Amino acid sequence: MYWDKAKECMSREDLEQLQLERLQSTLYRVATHVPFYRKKFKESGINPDGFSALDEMRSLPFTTKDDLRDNYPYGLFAVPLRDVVRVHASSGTTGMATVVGYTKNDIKNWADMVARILTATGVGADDVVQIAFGYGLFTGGFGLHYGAERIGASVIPISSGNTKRQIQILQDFKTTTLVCTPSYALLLADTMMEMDININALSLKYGLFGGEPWSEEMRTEIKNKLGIIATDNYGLSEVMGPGVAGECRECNGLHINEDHFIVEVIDPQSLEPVAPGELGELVFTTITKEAFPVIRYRTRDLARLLAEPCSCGRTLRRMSRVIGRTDDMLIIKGVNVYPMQIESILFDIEGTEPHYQIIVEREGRMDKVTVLVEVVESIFFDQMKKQRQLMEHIKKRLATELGIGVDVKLVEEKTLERFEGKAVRVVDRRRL
Ligand code: DLL
Repeated sequence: MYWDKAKECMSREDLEQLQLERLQSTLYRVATHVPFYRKKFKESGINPDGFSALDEMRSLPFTTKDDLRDNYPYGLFAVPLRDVVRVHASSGTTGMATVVGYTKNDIKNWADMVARILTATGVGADDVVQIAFGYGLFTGGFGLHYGAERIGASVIPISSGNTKRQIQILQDFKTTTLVCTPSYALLLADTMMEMDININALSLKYGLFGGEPWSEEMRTEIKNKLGIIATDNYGLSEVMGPGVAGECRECNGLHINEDHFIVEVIDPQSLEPVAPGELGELVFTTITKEAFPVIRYRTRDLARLLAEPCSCGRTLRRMSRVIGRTDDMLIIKGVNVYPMQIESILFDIEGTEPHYQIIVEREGRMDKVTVLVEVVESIFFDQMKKQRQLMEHIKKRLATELGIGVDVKLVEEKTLERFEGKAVRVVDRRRL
């Protein structure tokens, strides 16, 4: 099932031609209307009218989150405010918010892109879509909302939080599609199990999860607990919001909406493109956005591009799941470690619960990492011997697969904090 087959299944040649034309008009637009880009192009000796091939893009300067902050709030808008019909902002965990805007046309395109992703999961006009992302400055709620309305689904704009009410609505309103972060999906599933709710009696068929990194093991856990098809969708407010990329039913990588964005993958140190299929930082250039175009925006998100065609028939290139952010990366004794690697290992070990927290502290000059893992009740209250065995087993797996030693502490079920939005997995006390 496609939402826009002509675009989603375009030949590479046609797509690249379209991308080039759209890139040319975007460069013209930003050079004309955004002093920041005009200045940057001038400094780098770039003639925005002189682009005749896509790979010439590499001469363009990157844009970073700091550039967005420096131009707070509206400095990078390419249209007057009277043409802006919506403003969102992303707070992030550090510093000043970044503000993004949309014209009427941007909102239409955005809804279409989200419609593609919902359709690719199997969601259609007969579905009842419960959107448990926050509505507000965060792009999650409204972004998914407009896409779901576009396909004609019945949308329940419940927003985030209030788990008991979410569950009641899930039952009473016969929700078929749940949209939220993967960690919240798990919290809903666990709460329903505690409440002795028969999951099989629900109407739930699909779940579209995103907004934060999650592992394949977590997908399996969600699928098993909720009995649904669970797809990953990715996006970021600076580029648009949800709908930048999303999985089809193959559940094997996220199709990027390449007719709206040009993607590159770079080495975050050298800033050069990585070899095809290698892991690197995603960089996006928007090529249809009117209010807030971005040129070579460094996302800090790490993923790889998948070269093989997808059996769903879509030709839009796929990216792997995002394994983490360059700024989430922990450097422990010189080794780069991502929380997602730890998650994958923990989920694979029997006796642990899918809830964990990574504490980073500094002892003298050395970083010390402690992984807190919830364990099933039977083990927690079991003899010390069993607990110790499990702890040693986890330590060993982490040491072999990460290449570093970390401390492991087993904690009782439900002791770690639960999140209604994006989960916070790392507590870095070095910065406090
Ligand atoms: O999180 C947009 C979104 C909302 C996407 C709902 C999907 C669903 P921001 O708040 O600006 O926007 O945060 C963007 O979240 O750079 C990634 O680090 C992370 N992220 C988003 N989706 C995924 C995902 C929204 N599927 C930041 N997998 C991005 C991993 C994700 N990380």
